Amino acid sequence: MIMRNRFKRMLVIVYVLAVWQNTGNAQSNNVDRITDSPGMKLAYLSPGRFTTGSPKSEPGRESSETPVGQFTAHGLGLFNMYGNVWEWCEDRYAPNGDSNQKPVDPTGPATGNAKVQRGGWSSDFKRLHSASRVGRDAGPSHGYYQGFRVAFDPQASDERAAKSNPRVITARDARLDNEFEYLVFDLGKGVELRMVKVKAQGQTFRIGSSKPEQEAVNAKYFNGKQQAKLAMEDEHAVTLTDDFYLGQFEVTRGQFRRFVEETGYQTIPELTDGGKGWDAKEQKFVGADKRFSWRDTGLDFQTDDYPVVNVAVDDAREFCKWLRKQCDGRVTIREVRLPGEAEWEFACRAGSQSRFHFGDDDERLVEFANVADAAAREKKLAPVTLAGNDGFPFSAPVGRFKPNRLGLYDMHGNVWEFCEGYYGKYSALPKERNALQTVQQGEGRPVMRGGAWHLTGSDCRCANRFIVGSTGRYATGGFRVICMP
Ligand SMILES: [Ca+2]
Ligand SMILES: [Ca+2]
Repeated sequence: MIMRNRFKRMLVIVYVLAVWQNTGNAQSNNVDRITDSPGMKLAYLSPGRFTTGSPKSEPGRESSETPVGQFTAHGLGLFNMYGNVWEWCEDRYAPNGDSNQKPVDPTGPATGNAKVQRGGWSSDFKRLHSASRVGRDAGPSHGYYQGFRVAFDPQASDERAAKSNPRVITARDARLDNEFEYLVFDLGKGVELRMVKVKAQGQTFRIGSSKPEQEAVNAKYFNGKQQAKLAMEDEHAVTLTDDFYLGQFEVTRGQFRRFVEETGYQTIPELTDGGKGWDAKEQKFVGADKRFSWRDTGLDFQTDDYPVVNVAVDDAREFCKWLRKQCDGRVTIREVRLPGEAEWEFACRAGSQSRFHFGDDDERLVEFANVADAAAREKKLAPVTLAGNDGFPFSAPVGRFKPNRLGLYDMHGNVWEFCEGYYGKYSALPKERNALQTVQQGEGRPVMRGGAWHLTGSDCRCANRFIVGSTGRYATGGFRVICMP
């Protein structure tokens, strides 16, 4: 009987612990998650006055915990701060304290599996004091002597309500050890979309490739044979008229999912003949095929951190329109759209005029980009591969490689990126609006930029242009977004 009671109580505690972990891991979404959990309205009491996890004392056990609130409250009106059950805290545990702790509102070490428990429990009087602490593994650890209480931070809640959408922040890029200005969209459900400020107003650069670069590309990749398409890259001086924010990463599947969840939008591939995808039996990409869409490319490992693919250019434009609607007006945003080629290439080059933003050596691409490398060669995914191994035979989650000097990731490789405007001669570029091409000037077909994971040095250059169909969709093609402040 005693054993059965204890077992039942442990089940209760395991349940509440699971809720605790859920709320504890939710970071800025604490309140929503707690509100969503039936029976957890206690979170609105400020702060929780009783521990949970001790439904009743165990018959025949003198040292067992009691119903909450049986003893005298202390000066703040809180009960059972000593004894009854150990109480989980949000902080991770550092055995000898954390020497890096900030003096104001310390939050504990940034890493570590163990979390702190405080207050002791009924059978261990030596540890019933204010400073007493133990560290226990926050994953498997549970028991009849462990519970928790909850706290509600009204200030954190107010801060969230006070945030504009999007908001402008300054933050450090850890890989570059440099500060950048970012425009951050809250897309809901914990999903954000971050853009980097690009100071472009009045900046002149050469869009396209020089004759020596074109000759070098012909020599290295085409046995010296002149490639007619390179004439469409003939370099041209362009002056940009406006600063802008450009997506730090390619738009991810998770960000696109928020758009679809909110609008019920169906992409052109979904409404027509489907997307492209990996056929496991044939070990190659096939399609268009109704089996495949932005949700599924046949590659099971692709999660919401991967770039969205299998979208047509108009699907990408619809995403931009939706993103524009997320602007609450507190930060002035004039336009949200796909980047023009001049904007894209200026941002990709980040001040360089070389083949890649880091120089001319294509073997170094594996440091900065997911391209056709040894990993792709091993799986026979590409006819031409680089010697090095970037670790990803297919596409990679965004942001896994070194950024360029502007703090932009995956401008070379990973997935192709749609641009606004249309394929045309640079000599006809307008002088306004960052030289955004017009339908009249171009050939009426969209362009993609940056190359992709199944390609190498010729296709992944800053200057390379890939003309595509107006409803084209690709297992290797996605987009990133631009905002005009
Ligand atoms: Ca690769
Ligand atoms: Ca890319």
